[in-house]
Amino acid sequence: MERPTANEPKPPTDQPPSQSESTPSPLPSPHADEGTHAYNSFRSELTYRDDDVIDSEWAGSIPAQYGVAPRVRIGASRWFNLLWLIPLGFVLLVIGIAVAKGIRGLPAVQAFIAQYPGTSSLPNDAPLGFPAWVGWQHFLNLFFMIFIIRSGWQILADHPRLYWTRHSTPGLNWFRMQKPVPPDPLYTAKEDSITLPAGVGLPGRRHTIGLARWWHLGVDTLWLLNGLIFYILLFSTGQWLRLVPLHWNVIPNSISVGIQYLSLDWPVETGWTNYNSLQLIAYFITVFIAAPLALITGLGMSPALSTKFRWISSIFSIQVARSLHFLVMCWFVLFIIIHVTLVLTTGALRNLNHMFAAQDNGSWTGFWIFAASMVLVIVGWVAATPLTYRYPRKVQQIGYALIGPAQRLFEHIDSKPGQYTEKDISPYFWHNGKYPQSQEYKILREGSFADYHLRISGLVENPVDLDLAQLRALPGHEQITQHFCIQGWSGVAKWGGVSMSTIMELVKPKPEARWVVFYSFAEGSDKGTYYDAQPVEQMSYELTMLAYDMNDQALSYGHGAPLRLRNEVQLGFKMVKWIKGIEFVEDFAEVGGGQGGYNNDHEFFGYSQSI
Ligand SMILES: Nc1nc2c(c(=O)[nH]1)N[C@H]1C(S)=C(S)[C@@H](COP(=O)(O)O)O[C@H]1N2
Ligand SMILES: [Mo]
Repeated sequence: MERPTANEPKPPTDQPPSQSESTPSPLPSPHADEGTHAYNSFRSELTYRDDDVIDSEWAGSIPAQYGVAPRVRIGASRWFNLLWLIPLGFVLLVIGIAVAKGIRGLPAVQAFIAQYPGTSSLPNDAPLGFPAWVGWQHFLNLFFMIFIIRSGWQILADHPRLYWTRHSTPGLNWFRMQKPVPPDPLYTAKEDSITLPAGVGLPGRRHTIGLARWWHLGVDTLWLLNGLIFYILLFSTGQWLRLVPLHWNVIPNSISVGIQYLSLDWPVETGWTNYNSLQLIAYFITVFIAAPLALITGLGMSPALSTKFRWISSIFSIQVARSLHFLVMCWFVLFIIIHVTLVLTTGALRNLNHMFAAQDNGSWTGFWIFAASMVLVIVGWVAATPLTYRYPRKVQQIGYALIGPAQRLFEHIDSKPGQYTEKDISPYFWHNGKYPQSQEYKILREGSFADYHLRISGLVENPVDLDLAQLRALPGHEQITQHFCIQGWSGVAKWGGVSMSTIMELVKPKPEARWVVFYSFAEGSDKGTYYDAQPVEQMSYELTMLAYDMNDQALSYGHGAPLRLRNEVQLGFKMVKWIKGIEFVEDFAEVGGGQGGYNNDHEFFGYSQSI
């Protein structure tokens, strides 16, 4: 439902009414004599969004766009539609069954199966059966996975392309769920995002990445905690012996099991005591390879960690991490499908008793506990999207409560320059966001920004008003760094401008200044001035700067002319383009919707975005 109040400006509560547009600042500055540039805040131009409803105005009324069926690039420019895998997989399965049935009768194969019947060998002291905690852990794991996978798809849909190099060059993606990038040079990554069918993505609507990330990262922390407890219990109870292949004969044994499954003459189930070799390998990969890899590749997408652990991120770039993260998801989904199929077709009642009732018999107990668990899963699945749209602010708060500590921790990384050189500069750098449309900006641009003034005000000893010539006269700073958009694309560029520490020396922030708010000439997607608040601590980091040049040229219109922010421990949306003013404040709660940035107010992003 549309709320008429959603876009109305919130009255600024912090400013005495006398400080209006035309009141000159009492404090000295290079332009104080002009009298027209007031050091008032831009806060009155900010808007906020209601906390309970996402209406049809979502993300600037972005219309649904479903993209295309997922496809993989073959060679230079041919694309294979992955939907073909369904009939193809079926045909291959039928052929596999025919072949397995054909060879099963051969004396050599019979001898092989007799020698390697498929069971894995366990040491004598291995525990027998499943303790109850395995059942609990298994349930929590599967429950969390649902939200993680669905929100993961949502995040993928926000930049529905995957690459193997750190440059997100159109045409060089190896995977896409979207049409090729159109030739429009100002095409944005936001326009490229796609909708997912309801109930598939979490929350589903196009460009809901802010909310999807709270689900993904928030539930991740629970899933990791559950996994950590699982590891501890596995190794303290000896249960790990049942999940780790201890002998090379697991390989011929698993081939034997494969032949037995495919020939539809299945091995005897011995899951209560020990898994067959194929199960053992599949469980081992899932628990000890895929799960840790999910964590590592997830962290590989963090801007802060990537600028810190540069030797890893030089090979294992965000895009490699993102592609591998996707492949890990594919493993989990494939595993879930095969695992559930086999559990239900190889003595379902007994298998369900093992995992859900910690007992080894053919009673219905396990089945009923399983059924009740599935009710919880279905309720969770169905309710997640509508609840997210009803209580987005709650999702934002709970998500931040869960992942916030890690996000805040990594924010303290003051990265060093020199990670990239000229040859690393990306041939294509995506555009993003909403371009400035105001008359004020248009006139400034037409005049080549000769009349541009950057106002720096708020809790500083010396508020200033700098034009571009004055900015360029300040000591220069250059860096070649990588940009990480929250949507998933990345690009390396060389930025030229003024270090924020130079600016701080000039304006002298007061001790009570804790946050620095950057205001843009452009509106956000949903009306109202685009802005973002950054912790003052990060303003003195070596790689935090105001850029007026990009790749040795004056910053272009699309990339933020005449001035934009670079803060390399953060995601791209925090790097305000088309900056018109900077304000030092004590607490961002007083600014705009109070969440620390335009996207946080309107699209429920977070303010600490080091991961
Ligand atoms: N004023 C303003 N600044 C903005 C945005 C915006 O919409 N408005 N988008 C942000 C986002 S989401 C990203 S990823 C970067 C993109 O910068 P680029 O267009 O130079 O790649 O700008 C950020 N700065
Ligand atoms: Mo972004």
